[in-house]
Amino acid sequence: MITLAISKGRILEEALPLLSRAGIEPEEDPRSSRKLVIPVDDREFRLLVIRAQDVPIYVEHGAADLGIAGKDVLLEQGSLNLYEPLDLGIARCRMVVAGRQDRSSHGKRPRVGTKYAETTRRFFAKRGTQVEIIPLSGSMELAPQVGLTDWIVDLVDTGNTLRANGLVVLDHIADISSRLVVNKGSMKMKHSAIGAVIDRLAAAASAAAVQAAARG
Ligand code: PRT
Ligand code: MG
Repeated sequence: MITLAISKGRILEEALPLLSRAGIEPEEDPRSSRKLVIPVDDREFRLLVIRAQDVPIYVEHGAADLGIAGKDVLLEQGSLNLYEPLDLGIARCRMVVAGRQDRSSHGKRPRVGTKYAETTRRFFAKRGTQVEIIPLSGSMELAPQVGLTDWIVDLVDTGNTLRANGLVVLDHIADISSRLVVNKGSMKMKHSAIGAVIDRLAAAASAAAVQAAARG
């Protein structure tokens, strides 16, 4: 039995076609099912549907052999003891520093609102910029509008959310996409089965990339 942990929302949306291409067909639609454990057609595989931030934890502890996690989550959780063999190229976005166009924050220590406190701390420390980090758990775009923070660190895809809230990108931190992560013990104990899944997902991801490039 191989267990794959994945989160609902955009990663699941984009991962399902990739899984299908790799021959992994869930018995129920995980987007609508209330089940948190979803069997896969061949019964030698199952999906766990959990919160995005929990995927690396399940995989690190071996509760799942494999997981699909955003690079943002992996960066934030830092020194995880797992393998990251594959960039699946899905749920792409950028992690950026954003702020109000009409505001500069010279003269004082800027406050930065984010749910990526650790990544933000590392980014500004490397820059030698002194900031005060205000940990938030979502809707970061609100914070500068009500004067809670000067800047935010958040993910941007189309830029529509920033625009709608009067914010602009000030700095680029990282390009983000979803990665396949693998438990180290599973890699050892179930080497051929896990290796086969990685190969199938790698082929599915590159076929999807070729198709996307052809579409332009
Ligand atoms: O729902 P839950 O709290 O469990 O987790 P979540 O809200 O983090 O899950 P979800 O479904 O939003 O997906 C999370 C993962 O998707 C992230 O960890 C990223 O790896 C990936 N991803 C890719 C994104 C985006 N693109 C993205 N644009 N996650 C979030 N966004 C948000 C962003 O935070 C901002 O609010 O979308 C908004 C910006 O989008 P644009 O298109 O307006 O720029
Ligand atoms: Mg969400």
